[in-house]
Amino acid sequence: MLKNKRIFLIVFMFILSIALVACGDSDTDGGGGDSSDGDTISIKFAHEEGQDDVQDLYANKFKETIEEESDGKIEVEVYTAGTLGTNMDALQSLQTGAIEMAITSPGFSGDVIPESNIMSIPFLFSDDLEVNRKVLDESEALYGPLAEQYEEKGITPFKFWLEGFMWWTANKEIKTPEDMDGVKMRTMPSNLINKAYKHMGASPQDTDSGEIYTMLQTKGIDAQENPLFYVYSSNFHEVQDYLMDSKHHIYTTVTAANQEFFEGLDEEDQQMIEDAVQEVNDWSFEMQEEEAEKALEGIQEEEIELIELTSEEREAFKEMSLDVREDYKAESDIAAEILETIEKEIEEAEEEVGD
Ligand code: 6CS
Repeated sequence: MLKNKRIFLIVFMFILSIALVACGDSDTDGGGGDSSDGDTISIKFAHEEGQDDVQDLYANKFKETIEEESDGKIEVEVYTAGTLGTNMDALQSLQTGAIEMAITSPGFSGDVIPESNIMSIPFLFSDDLEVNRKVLDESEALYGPLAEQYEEKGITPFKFWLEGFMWWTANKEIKTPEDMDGVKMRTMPSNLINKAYKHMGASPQDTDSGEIYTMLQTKGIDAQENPLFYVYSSNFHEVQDYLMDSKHHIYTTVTAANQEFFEGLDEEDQQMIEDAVQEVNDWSFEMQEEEAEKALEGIQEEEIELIELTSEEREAFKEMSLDVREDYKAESDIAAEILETIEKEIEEAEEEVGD
């Protein structure tokens, strides 16, 4: 009996030591996340939205694509909003390497990478999504000076992309700057977005995405801006009376990696990841259009009233928002260069796509 106990103890101690060695290994990995054990590359991929939202469809399409193209050598675990803390936490985790990849929006990176606020300037991009698609895919301003600012913060940006036009929802009709006067408008936690709404006469309130519904319901805020799919999937139509076809902006974001992780990979794996991001980026344009159509259909079955703004009415808001471009340029010389270049690129793309 004693003999059996001794054998059991020896075997048990042996298994425990194996396990500890294995755990010990992952803790000491330089990038913080375990990204390669010689055969498999593991990627924790965080995004800012819920299940089946545009970013979730994108992240899972990326998972499917890269796992297939790498024959399983690269494995991806997708994390929806809130599973790894707030969207700001996810950005920080991307910088430290606690996660390997993420979709992170300028609404959350604007205060960390001020030049990324270029994406938060209302009425800067075209009313034609095809034009914006081209600029976001090819812009020298974005993939030159702006990308360098991300790299300085330990992030490798792959591709900027769009999730659709921004619409206003509110508990009152908003068609003129007078209507916007003093409106408690929910914004993402970005100084520049905050300034833009102050220029438009509103009283901006930056609120974490998870709190918007309750704040609207309890009248802590009066209004918010988001693409249609997000309005619908977050049920904002249940707590708002009006949906304004403002198209005052497009929701843009970037797919990125932790720089140390990505630069630690061999060229072949780097290329596979970049190719997969490009493939999914191209696919995402039609996907976000379909999601917007589906959402508009669903929303129109609800009580909320759809308000169309005329081009004159939109122009009045555009006029009021122009000062925010000066605020952006004041951020840095690089910011001024980025704005100047992208304004030209949008104009040229409008001529090209418009032909
Ligand atoms: O408004 C927000 O905070 C959220 N909107 C979108 C479209 N994506 C994520 C973000 O957190």
